[in-house]
Amino acid sequence: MKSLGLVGLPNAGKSTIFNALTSAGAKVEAYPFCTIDPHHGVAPVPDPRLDRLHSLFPDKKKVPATIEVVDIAGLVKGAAQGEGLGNQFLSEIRGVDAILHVVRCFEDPDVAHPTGTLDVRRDIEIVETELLLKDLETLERRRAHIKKLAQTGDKEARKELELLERLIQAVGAGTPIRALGLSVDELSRLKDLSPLTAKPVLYVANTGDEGENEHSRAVAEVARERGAGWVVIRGRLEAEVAEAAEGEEERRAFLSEWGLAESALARLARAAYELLDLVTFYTFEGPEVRAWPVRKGTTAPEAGGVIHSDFRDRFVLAEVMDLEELLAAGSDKVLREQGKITRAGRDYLVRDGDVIHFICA
Ligand SMILES: Nc1nc2c(ncn2[C@@H]2O[C@H](COP(=O)(O)OP(=O)(O)O)[C@@H](O)[C@H]2O)c(=O)[nH]1
Ligand SMILES: [Mg+2]
Repeated sequence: MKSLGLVGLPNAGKSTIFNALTSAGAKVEAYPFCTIDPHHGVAPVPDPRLDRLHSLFPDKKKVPATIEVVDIAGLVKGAAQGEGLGNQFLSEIRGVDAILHVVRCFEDPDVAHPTGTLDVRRDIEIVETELLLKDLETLERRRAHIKKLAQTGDKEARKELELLERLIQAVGAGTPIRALGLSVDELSRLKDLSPLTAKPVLYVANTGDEGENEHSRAVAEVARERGAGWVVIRGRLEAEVAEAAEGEEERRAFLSEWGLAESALARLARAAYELLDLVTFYTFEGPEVRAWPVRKGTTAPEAGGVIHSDFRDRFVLAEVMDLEELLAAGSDKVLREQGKITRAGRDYLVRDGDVIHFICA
């Protein structure tokens, strides 16, 4: 399960959005998706395609993909040097797959702003600077360690030292590691260090009940400059709707009264999937109709391995159906009669929207 970490200045609305995402999930699905503890929650990924597929198999249980959301408190100006909760936020960020950078875009005299005024560009920079400083510290510490090894002539150490020098220079100049276009090999060298600015980031503009405003437009501009994505969320409104609505239908009705076609959870999950390069395939084995997210470029046996190691280790072939064609046919039986089930081998790359039946020895 992929995890998303909510990061941002105090009073940006992180906990509010955390509640919107996790309690929406808890109410929508029948089983207890919920907050694991006050800062870690699991939400089902809203997926209209799964709903439609499920309509072909109404007697089976619908099992959506899940996403973990982490509410990471404590990032304040100077946190990298130990201000506020100091370094506590660090290990939390290291553990997530992507960062949701929550930026306060609502004016409210009753909610204090850490610097007194709303200036999203400056607010974003405060947060990003802390992450860069932390990475600089991590990289420099590693360099001190690896330098000795490199001096003994160790070839791998020299390679790493060269990479570290390059990163230290870039990060020191304010460039996040994710912007450096590192190779897969270079990234794998950094794996143990798990640098914060190497993680993909999505900007979340938290607006008041009216939605888009000049501040959220400024967030969009910053995101565009960075080549990053952004989502506008009316955090407090979404949290209130998620808590008030009993069930999916009522929630949709509440949201549409506010001119919202989709919940924050649906929009954020979609943006996060794109950010993490995920595609979704589906199965209807046994008693379940289920969605499975995998990285783009995943082969059929690797995808099978996500479900069960036998599907990978004893993979024979995968019967692949196109979800839209299956829905049009009305059943897999009819689809088979139409000759529209593809037999895919080991090298087949799973596509978004594939419905797969694995056959193993
Ligand atoms: N007026 C207004 N207040 C909000 C909005 N979103 C959050 N808040 C309030 O701002 C305060 C801080 O929010 P919180 O989620 O705790 O921020 P965090 O410190 O980033 O976790 C709380 O009192 C929220 O109710 C919003 O869209 N409009
Ligand atoms: Mg909070």
